[in-house]
Amino acid sequence: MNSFSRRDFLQTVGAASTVALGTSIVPSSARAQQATQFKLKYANNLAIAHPLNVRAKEAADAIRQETGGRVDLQIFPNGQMGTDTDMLSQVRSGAIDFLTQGGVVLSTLVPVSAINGIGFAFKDYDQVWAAMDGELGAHIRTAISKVGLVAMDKAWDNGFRHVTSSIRPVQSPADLKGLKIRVPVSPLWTSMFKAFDASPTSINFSEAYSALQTKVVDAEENPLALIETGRFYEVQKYCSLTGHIWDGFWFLGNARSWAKLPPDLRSVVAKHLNAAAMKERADVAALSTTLETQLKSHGMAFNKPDIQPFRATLQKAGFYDQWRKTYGDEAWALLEKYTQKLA
Ligand code: X2X
Repeated sequence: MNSFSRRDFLQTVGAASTVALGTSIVPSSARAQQATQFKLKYANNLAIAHPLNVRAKEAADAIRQETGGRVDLQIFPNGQMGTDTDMLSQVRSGAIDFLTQGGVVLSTLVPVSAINGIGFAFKDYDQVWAAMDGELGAHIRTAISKVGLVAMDKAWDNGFRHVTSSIRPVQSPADLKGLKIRVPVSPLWTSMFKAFDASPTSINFSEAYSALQTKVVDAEENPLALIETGRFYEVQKYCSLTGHIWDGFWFLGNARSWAKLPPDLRSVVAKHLNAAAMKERADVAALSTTLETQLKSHGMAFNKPDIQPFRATLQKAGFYDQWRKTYGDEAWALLEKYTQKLA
């Protein structure tokens, strides 16, 4: 919060309480305040309309109700608390108690957390959730627990990522050559687009829209739900259904804040957050089939490339071999347990 002005702070608090409160099951604010014992600040980088925020708000309401107002999970959506990189520092220091973040940016701190983002690894959601709810996810959560964070058991969905561009559709690997593309701050993402001879630039999500608008970059890549709720269709013409990476969001807690909660409250919080994650997964999966029509009505042009040549290009560039060495054989074997053989 240090870099925030007082005005920003008041706006943040005001906006957050709109999200956190305001439904019929919330007790009167005076009563809620009296009863609240644990105010937990939860931040994320997504628009209020994204299913993650919709379901997180439901979870906050359910938690408040089941704990008789003792636990108040306050939501700070839309990057109000700062960039992805800032929020990651805040959840480690305890300035915020919870953060949802993908393996993508989290990997700057916990390298193996990006392993699910290996290009063209997962074929479909069945493979994704088998891995993330299975041994691969458990391996990643153990690594997360070593840096002062706790990850809830159920990862939330971000989605399969697709390339959008203002200058040309991506139909074959050659179309990525020289493409100025925004990627999240993550060594794995940068390395993959470099293997395609693209020109990737790491930009935090909160700055991605303006980077596209001002043509600092011509392309970006995100799941359809983000292309819609982030209004990227206003500054991007083409959407190529590459599905090149799957990434989700870990619901991360500061380990000290988590330990301060009595065990009975901890289990209520975890129960509702994990249940909300399951609903959010279904929302995002449904959106990934309906949003194409909606984005077309905003003027986007879609194409669906054959992904085999993309995978072959990465193989030839040594991309899979390089990352297998980086992650190590144990983690790599856990990934390949759920996908086809990659390297
Ligand atoms: O930054 C992105 O592109 C986003 C919103 O998808 C992530 O959080 C990785």
